Amino acid sequence: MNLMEENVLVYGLGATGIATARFLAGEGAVVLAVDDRPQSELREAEAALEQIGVNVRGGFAGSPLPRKVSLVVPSPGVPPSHQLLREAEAKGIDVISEIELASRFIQAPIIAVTGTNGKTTTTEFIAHILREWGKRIFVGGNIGNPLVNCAGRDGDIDFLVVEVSSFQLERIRCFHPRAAVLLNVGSDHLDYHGSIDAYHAAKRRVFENMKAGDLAVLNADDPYSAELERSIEADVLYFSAMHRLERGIFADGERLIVKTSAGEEEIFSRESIRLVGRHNLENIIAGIAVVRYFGCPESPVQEGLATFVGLPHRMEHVATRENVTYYNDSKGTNVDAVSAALESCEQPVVLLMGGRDKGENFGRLADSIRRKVRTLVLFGEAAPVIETALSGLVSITMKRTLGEAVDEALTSARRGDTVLLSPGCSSFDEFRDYRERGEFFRDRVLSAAASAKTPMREES
Ligand code: UMA
Repeated sequence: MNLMEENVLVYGLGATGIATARFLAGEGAVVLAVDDRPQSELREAEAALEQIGVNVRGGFAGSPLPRKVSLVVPSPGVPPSHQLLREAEAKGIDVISEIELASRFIQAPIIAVTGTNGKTTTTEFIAHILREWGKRIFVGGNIGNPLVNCAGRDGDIDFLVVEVSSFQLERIRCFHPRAAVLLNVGSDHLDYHGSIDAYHAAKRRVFENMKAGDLAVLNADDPYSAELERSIEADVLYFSAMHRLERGIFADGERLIVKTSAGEEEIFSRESIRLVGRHNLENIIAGIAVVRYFGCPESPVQEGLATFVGLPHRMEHVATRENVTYYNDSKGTNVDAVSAALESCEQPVVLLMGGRDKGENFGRLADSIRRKVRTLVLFGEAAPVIETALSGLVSITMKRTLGEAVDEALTSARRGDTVLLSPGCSSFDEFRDYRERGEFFRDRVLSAAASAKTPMREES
């Protein structure tokens, strides 16, 4: 792809837009970088881009497509329904996502990880094992480091491990991973995609350019994934954390097993995995499937399993006090994530849910809530919606903010309970992002510990 003198519009000036505009300018394109936010909020973009000749323009909402533009690269957060993207497509102008653009300038094999939940943990786990193996890797995508940062610079890279979101997959064309994992497909981002079908369609696009000899890793226990095999050209490998498979990689009691036409082989013991919950077992098994496919020997995997402790804000153990355990699952921003978090809890749960509603069907949690939850503490904008969906199942307390909700949980938890922040909503009504929300939760719990008579045991 030759971008010299090409007129390109970059829409959205967050992490993706700034990195994309920088790359395009470096390739000789004439770049106009725009955002719906007012100019006064685009200082960071101006500082990064104007000195390299990129024109940065704010307050762009409602503006027509500038003449001469021949390519549009929207940021993942710009929804497909956006008026300008529609206008560009109607005029036959190319609209491609940043991962599509980047992948056209990348030769090293891409390992893509997608799914409704578990993407980040699986991406980090695969990266962790590859590092143990001594490979030079780039880790990026939705995890926070745009793929375009590696475009044209992958000469000394062995693998790119890329978390890909449905937003990024919306506008791919040739994006071609050598291995791709689809962990699970639930419901999320309905406000963005418009329907669950459109969300699912975006997710399965990760496989659309893959060929025989590439590897597609699918979850045998996910009803949606099981349907996909027929439409995938790549070699399919199923995994299961729950039962034995005819062929694939699975947990059988305490053993992890690979079964092929040549026979069955025990690869690891489940004891070697340090993360809790079935969903994490799935993430780990899927990750092992990928690294084995690339020929990774046993010892780096064994070493990696022993040293991988998971990530902050995903079922992160914060503290234990008077036999009450506190978990921060602030990354649990949809119903499926809350459900997975609850299923990994053995003790009665005081569950904190709330934030900004993304159009989720909270009623789908009824069964897990009935079985696992003692008290539901709701907070933020979404509290009334969640209350309507789940009333009558367990005791519910409504609070305005997360701070008030944490204080309520601290006083209402009984010995042996688990206090779990798994909000099922985005954080934007009260926080900058899920990290800030998780840190707030952690600090509040730990400061309660500091003032309590019995000290909490903090996670080491
Ligand atoms: N903007 C507009 N008009 C719009 C929408 C957005 O102008 O209609 C502008 C905003 O004003 C803002 C910019 O676009 O200036 C933000 O773009 P963005 O939302 O795409 O955010 P980035 O900073 O580029 O971050 C994106 C991903 N964000 C989203 O998909 C919402 C990050 O994933 C990702 O880490 C980053 O690219 C690097 O690849 C975050 C995320 O929340 C973690 N992802 C979702 C999720 O995991 O559920 C998909």
